[in-house]
Amino acid sequence: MSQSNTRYPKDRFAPRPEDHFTWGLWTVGNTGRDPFGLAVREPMSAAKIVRELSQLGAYGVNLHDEDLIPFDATAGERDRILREFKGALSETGMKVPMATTNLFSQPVFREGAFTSNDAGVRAFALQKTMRSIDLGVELGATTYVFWGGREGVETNACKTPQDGIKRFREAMNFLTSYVRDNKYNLKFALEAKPNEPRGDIFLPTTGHMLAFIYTLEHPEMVGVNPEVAHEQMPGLDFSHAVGQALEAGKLFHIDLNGQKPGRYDQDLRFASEDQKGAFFLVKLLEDARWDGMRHFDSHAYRTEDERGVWDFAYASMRSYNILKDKVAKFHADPEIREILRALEQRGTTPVAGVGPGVKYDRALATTLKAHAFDAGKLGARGYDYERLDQLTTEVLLGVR
Ligand code: GLT
Ligand code: MN
Ligand code: MN
Repeated sequence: MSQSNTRYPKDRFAPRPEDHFTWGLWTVGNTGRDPFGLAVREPMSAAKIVRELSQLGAYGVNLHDEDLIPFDATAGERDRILREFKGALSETGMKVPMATTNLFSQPVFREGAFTSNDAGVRAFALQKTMRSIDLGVELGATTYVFWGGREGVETNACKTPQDGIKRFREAMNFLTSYVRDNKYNLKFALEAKPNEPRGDIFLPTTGHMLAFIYTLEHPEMVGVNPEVAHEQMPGLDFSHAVGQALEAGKLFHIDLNGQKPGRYDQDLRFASEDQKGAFFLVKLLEDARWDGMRHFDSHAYRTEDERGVWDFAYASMRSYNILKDKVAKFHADPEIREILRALEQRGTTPVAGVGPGVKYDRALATTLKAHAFDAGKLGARGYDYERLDQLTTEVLLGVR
């Protein structure tokens, strides 16, 4: 056991497999390389990652094809790596709920993968993805993520967004048919990001992705994988993107991390920034009883050695559970309940025959048009949100 129990207490906030916390191999395996600096940590084998995360209380790991099997591995190397990895999985009971393809690291994808202007590159991207789907399914994955890191442009002179979107649609249609043809139990989750590494990436937000999904041949097989950092980079409220996906039944996966608004993709420890945003996100997922994996797509500060990596991983999961506890405190707080009860009553008492679930009919439209509203009175009354927000803040700050 390389991890000490005093550093990672097994108290009520400690992660447990039932919490369904999962980690990309590329996250804790991140060596700290960045555009300005070399790696600061040694690469770790997938088998080691599985064992360490299992000790911390995680449920499983997720992977890109190349996280597990190097791009240029021989058949022999592939077999050995797979054997070791599967050994670690069966020894620990860890699962692989999600898999994805690396369509961004190799030079061949410098101009895009599915959206490249080179038909040969597009064909290669489909081949690589089919092989990687086979691998994911072999390991038990039921969700397949698509993050199109290179699917974009620096100059709009090279292709139109319509061409990019059409090609991306062709690839999704091809691959959903591949999955159906092979009778795989696999759903796709599309992950948006506005920019980085490309100057601009097609379908830049979760909202764009949702609209795109309904143009596909098999929309029922395709949902979204929103990432905290990717919605916060353009200054959006992450829980609104997640809420829209939940409401549409399209939240198939999630990438949890932390981010300061308006910066490069920081992929920080979950809830290390914007704790209030993280609280409302956890509240949204828990209140909806969302049954998906709580997946972390983040990495430790470059300052850290291996010990710092496990501190980071344990803390990410622990913070989720602490926030879950705060959500319970929010719901149990008598003063918060009172404000919410009054709001509920105000929102559900019908006025002029119009209440929740209103539907058009001609008689109702006629009465409504004739109704004498006192807009002055309606507009004069406040909503008590200053107090509601302060009570929420006090729950979060630990004084309630
Ligand atoms: C990469 C990217 C992430 C994606 C991963 C899946 S790879 O780390 O920054 O946001 O989710 O392809
Ligand atoms: Mn991500
Ligand atoms: Mn990111």
